[in-house]
Amino acid sequence: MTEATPQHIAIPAGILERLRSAKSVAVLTGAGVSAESGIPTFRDKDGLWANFDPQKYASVEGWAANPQLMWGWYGVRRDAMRQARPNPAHIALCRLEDYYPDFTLVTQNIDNLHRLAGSTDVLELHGNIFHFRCSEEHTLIEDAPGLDAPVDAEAVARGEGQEVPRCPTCGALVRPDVVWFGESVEAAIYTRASAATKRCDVFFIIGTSSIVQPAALLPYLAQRHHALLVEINPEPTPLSALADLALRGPAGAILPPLVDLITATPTPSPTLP
Ligand code: BJW
Repeated sequence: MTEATPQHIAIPAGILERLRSAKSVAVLTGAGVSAESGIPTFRDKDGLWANFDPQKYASVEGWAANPQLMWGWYGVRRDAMRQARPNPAHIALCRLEDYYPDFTLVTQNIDNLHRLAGSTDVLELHGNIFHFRCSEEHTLIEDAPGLDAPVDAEAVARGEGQEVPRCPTCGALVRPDVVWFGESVEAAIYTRASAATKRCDVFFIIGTSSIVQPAALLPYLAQRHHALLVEINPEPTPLSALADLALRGPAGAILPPLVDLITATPTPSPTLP
């Protein structure tokens, strides 16, 4: 038996019951959740990596070789992310936070859109593009000369770098507070993400290709601890075979009716006289 919404999301009754009665839920989101806010993903055919080499633009080696290039590229993306607004998927996740007594949102996104939508206590595995730190001392930096300097998007598109601000304390380069390839995810954040993953009854994997470590380990950890795995993605991923339920489609179309289904009070069966 399945229950369907007007949007025709069919969920087997046993799974729907587990979704409704869960007490502890963890969610892992990726770039796909923000795609409907106009932010490009990385590995889709029109994604960022189609035009920008991740080694040059998002790795420790890239920063060492050409920090100006990376600073400019992040500046352009920051401007775009500043204009972006949460979409129905971000909003639906806030409704799930209200519904479940224990709810943890883990994101690989750096765009701040979950917070802007109203999610509280978001675990940002890969940092936040609106935060900065000293590249030597790793301290957070709130203000530095040139931090707000406008970025020349056309120059960046031509592959030209932009001047990188300096730490007001030590003079080292300022960098975005994000996690690049070859860097470790902040231990305290990953510890909280894995603790939530181990105790959850349901683990949602939404809008991620599930290939970047260590984020991609979390669904396996959830499964080892007997959580129900639900994937939402228009495309299959390496995680799909593991999922108990794979809903194919854009998160902004799937999540709102799914949350309606989960949070609706089931209609009581008619009693026979
Ligand atoms: C929709 C949709 C819609 C579209 N609705 N869905 C073990 C094995 C192999 C490799 C490694 C390993 N351990 C570590 C590594 C190396 C590396 C790694 O994982 N490499 C893999 C690529 C193989 N990992 C690291 O280096 C990590 N650090 C680490 O492990 O530390 C230990 C260490 C220390 C020192 C030396 C070595 C190891 C750090 C990873 C940092 C990743 N950083 C980036 C950039 C962050 C800042 C920025 O945004 O610029 O993070 S890379 C990029 O990928 C970004 C993303 O957060 C991340 C994940 O991408 P995501 O979100 O999944 O996006 P896509 O594009 O891949 O997928 C989008 C999905 O959405 C698709 O499936 C679509 O179908 C779907 N979609 N529209 C729903 N509307």
